[in-house]
Amino acid sequence: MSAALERVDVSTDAEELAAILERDGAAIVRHALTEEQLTRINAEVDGVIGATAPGLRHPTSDFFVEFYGGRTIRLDGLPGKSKTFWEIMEDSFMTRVADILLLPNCEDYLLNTGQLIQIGPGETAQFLHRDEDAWSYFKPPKPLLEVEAMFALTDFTIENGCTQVVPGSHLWEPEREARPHEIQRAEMPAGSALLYLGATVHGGGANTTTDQWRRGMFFGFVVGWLRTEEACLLTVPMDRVREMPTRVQELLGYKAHEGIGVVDVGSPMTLLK
Ligand SMILES: O=C(O)CCC(=O)C(=O)O
Ligand SMILES: [Fe+2]
Repeated sequence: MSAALERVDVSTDAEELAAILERDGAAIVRHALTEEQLTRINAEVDGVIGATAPGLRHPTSDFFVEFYGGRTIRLDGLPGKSKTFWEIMEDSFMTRVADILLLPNCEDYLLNTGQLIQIGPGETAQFLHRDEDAWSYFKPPKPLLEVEAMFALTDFTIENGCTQVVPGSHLWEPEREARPHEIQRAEMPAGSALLYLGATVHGGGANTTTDQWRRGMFFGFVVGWLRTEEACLLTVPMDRVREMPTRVQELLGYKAHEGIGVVDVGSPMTLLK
């Protein structure tokens, strides 16, 4: 029996959301963005997406050229491009769930990446994976490292490449692969989000349309002692960081995690003063 993908409203109590995630590894959160936030974010990123070609500009290996997709536009550094993104970083269902699920494993968490993933017509399905495999040197058993979400900034449909996800797979042995009937599709209207754990099997879907771009916003928090996937301290210009609320600065890495991530063996905040 394959597990269903539960759908809940963003007003769901954070403890309940965290419990669903611990049980299923994934859930769709309706109204994750208000109509107004959705309109604002899209307006903030339209220009920069329009000026960006699909595919990788500086690949580190052939593996990533394939993994990230030749017909997909990817843009990171979102905190430097969207003020609305700060709101989600500062206070949202993501922070409330991360407080519950990540804080037992760290003093504080960090933004792992803020990335637009706009899947274009003709893109093939990404292979199914667990994002926590980015830290491949970690051998099980490992603690929970990552809580993440794919926000739909346009409607996500089967045809335009909505995310594939395998509920329950966060509890599997690492070698176990998903069988076709276990894979669910995160069909959802713009403004909803697929919330999932770093250990949950998932991947971008194929875009079989000839004229639709599926725009998603990928947002994740990781335990604060881990090296983040995106070099957030470098992708967001420091002048922009100076304009941000303190909590957003902290989540980008301007806060030491005990003795890790220090500047002059003290707080990195000193660089922003
Ligand atoms: O685009 C998607 O729906 C998922 C992308 C993804 O899983 C990834 O790039 O790690
Ligand atoms: Fe992924």
